[in-house]
Amino acid sequence: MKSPPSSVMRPSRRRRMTFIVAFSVGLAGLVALGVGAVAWAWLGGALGSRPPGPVPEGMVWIPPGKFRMGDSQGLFPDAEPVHEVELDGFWMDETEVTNAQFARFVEETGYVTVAERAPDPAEFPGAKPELLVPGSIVYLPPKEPTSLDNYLAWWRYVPGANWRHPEGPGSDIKDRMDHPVVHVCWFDAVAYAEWAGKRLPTEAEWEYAARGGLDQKPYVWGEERNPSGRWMANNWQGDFPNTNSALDGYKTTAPVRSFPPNGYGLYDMSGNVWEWCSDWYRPDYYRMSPRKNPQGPDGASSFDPLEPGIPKRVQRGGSFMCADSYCIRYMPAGRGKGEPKSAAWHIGFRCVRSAR
Ligand SMILES: [Ca+2]
Repeated sequence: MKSPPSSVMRPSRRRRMTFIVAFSVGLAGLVALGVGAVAWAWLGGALGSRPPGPVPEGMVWIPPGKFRMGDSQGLFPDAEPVHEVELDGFWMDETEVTNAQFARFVEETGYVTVAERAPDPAEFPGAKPELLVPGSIVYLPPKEPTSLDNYLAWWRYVPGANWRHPEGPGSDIKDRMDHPVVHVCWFDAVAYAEWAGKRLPTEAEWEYAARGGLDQKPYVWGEERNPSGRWMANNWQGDFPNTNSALDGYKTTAPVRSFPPNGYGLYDMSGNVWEWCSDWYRPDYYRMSPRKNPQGPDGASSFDPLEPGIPKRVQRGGSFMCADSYCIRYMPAGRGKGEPKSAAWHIGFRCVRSAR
């Protein structure tokens, strides 16, 4: 039996066909809308994460976004609670500021670092005159095995120690021009940043950048300390502070870019040298931090329970002195702090630049 021509299709069949056609058209429309929405979202995300202009030399673009800041593993009480932070995009130095870069700044400006100036006796009432000479804090191996709570056994104020002479007179940086500059205090770092047309990162910017797009991973490169048996950062192996076995290849600073970059293409966001941030430090700041572009507490409220009465600025990233038995603050959640005029053998910095 032949099918009837469409013109004579039974009313019930015609309705069914109409419904199928309408349904197909509707579905196609929805799919088109969905694809459009995805494309729009992707385009928006891509545009948001796209650098806003030419890439400044030696910097990488850190796209705007949100992340979970702080420590969720119970390792750092001053990095709790974990809280969401939203940041504008910014440029960040790919590496820590090197001796070569700092030397250019000094050559052009004649800048003299704080460690190269004699301390003001008024700021250190009662200090021995022999200590009121230019110098900085240097690690010296303890003469005998020492406990971890006796830090004076390995830190010394060394007259003549400064960025040009990291271990004091007799040492130099001739073979370390591509290493991070050290013995710079917070004011030195700010002076350099202003000269370079940059600024120090906020603590939130620093941690966001250090995590490299990963969420709450213990290390800036991921989950494991030594993936495939590889050392991923310059810190300390061995019996701190007595022996430094340097399994990672470096006893002190390493040339920048010696270890793999993180997800944003930044080097040494873990270890090598501590990096100054713009924020003042206080241990409970995360309980009150604003969600968007936090700038840290005000200076008058800066507080370090270990040294009450001495306002401090934040340092991040740990250093080549970080041993797992003593200091795991080379992890991205770990926070450090320092008196703004104080420099040391393992403290440097890197800069950022706002997008506009
Ligand atoms: Ca090392």
